[in-house]
Amino acid sequence: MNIYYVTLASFLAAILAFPMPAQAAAIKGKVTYQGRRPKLRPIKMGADPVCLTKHTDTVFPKTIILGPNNELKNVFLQVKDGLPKSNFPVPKEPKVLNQHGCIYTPAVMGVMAGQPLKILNPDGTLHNVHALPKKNAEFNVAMPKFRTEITKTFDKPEFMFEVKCDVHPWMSAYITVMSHPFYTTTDETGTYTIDNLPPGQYVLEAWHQRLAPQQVTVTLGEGETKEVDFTFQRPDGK
Ligand SMILES: [Cu+2]
Repeated sequence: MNIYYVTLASFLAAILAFPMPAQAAAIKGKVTYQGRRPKLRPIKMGADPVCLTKHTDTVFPKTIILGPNNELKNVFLQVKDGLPKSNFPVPKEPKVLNQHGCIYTPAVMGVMAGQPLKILNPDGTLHNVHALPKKNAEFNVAMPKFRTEITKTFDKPEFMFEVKCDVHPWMSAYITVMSHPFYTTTDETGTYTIDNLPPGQYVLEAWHQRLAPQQVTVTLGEGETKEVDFTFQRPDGK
């Protein structure tokens, strides 16, 4: 065996022993709304003067929030199907749901099963956090003004359930408990990115609390980034 074959053989052995990790892929895009802009009624916070003092501007419900060019905020995007079976690591870093100004922020969010969810009350008034999941345990926790923080976890993956405040009827948020980290929510620019994906064929779902959900199949090669935009239509006659 000459030196060439010896070198080649050891090179191949090295590749087999240490395969290159597949380069992560990504999906990104923009979500917009098409149709007449909805007229939202301002929230009346008069029942709790403390809530009123937190705002100088009129507050509108966070149902359909549009940017200047109909960019749609609070659309939840997730890989719905196609991921390899795996126990994805659960982040120790908590997700945060804030009640500042008697409004939940974010209004739509995800958290992984087992990941801590920190719920904050910086308002100096009573909130009552009432989570209404079906697969996970329901909870109903009073947060008087001195109770500024609680932490909760959800054990099981569960799609969108509501969190309400029993003191302030306008307070509403939606939470999804995920089994994997490939999800996100659009910001005020309507944009999103889901990255660090292994190559594969995925069903990507976009969900909005008031508009019909949409699914798209996306095939990603190694290290590939694909742009997938969504347009949500206003339902006829509404
Ligand atoms: Cu409240």
